[in-house]
Amino acid sequence: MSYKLYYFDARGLNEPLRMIFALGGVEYEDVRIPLGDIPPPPTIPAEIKEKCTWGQVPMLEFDGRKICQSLAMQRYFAKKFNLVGSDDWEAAQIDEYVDSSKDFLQVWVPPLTEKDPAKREELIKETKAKTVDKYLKTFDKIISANGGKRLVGKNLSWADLWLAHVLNNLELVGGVKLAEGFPALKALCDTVFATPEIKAWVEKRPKSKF
Ligand SMILES: N[C@@H](CCC(=O)N[C@@H](CS)C(=O)NCC(=O)O)C(=O)O
Repeated sequence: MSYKLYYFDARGLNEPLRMIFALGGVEYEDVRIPLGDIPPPPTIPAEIKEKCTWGQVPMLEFDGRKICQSLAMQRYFAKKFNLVGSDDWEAAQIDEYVDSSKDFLQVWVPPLTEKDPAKREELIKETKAKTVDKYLKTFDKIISANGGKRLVGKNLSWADLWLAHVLNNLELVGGVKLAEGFPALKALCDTVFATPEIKAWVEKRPKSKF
């Protein structure tokens, strides 16, 4: 099978798929559209945009087919590589934590794309205050109640990948270290990034700004 994955030269919404591909040993062409200087928002070249069903990336082409929503493509491969829990209830909880991790990532877009240094610092402070209770404490409690290093069940899930990616990305993009002071969150991140296939991917992945 030949896979062609289109996204910006960024981790963003698409990095969990690259992590899932690393775990599943999937070879693919990683098409990275240059981001330019953000803001303004980046643009997708017309010849790619017109192929994207919703006019946005990520988009994955394979086997004469294409899929164009980040979570839909991630869930499709997460199922193939046993990252969706052991029954429908676990799969639903995993979906909930994936959606919440994506919300958590998106709350951080305005501060981390703000160019004015003083405004950026102010927005980072405000967003930190907003996210501590809503996301960090809540996720930390969920992981602790599940034994201390995973969100759901006994095995690694794509929700663990998402949450570890969001925390890692905030640190890489903005130097914002949120897992400190939350032992279960930290243990989850350490476990994800110590997984040999993920570790190898992170060591070789392109260094992008976002
Ligand atoms: N719901 C979509 C959102 C995709 C999305 O927001 N893509 C952005 C990049 S992260 C994009 O394509 N921006 C350029 C554009 O809208 O022209 C998904 O999860 O895949």
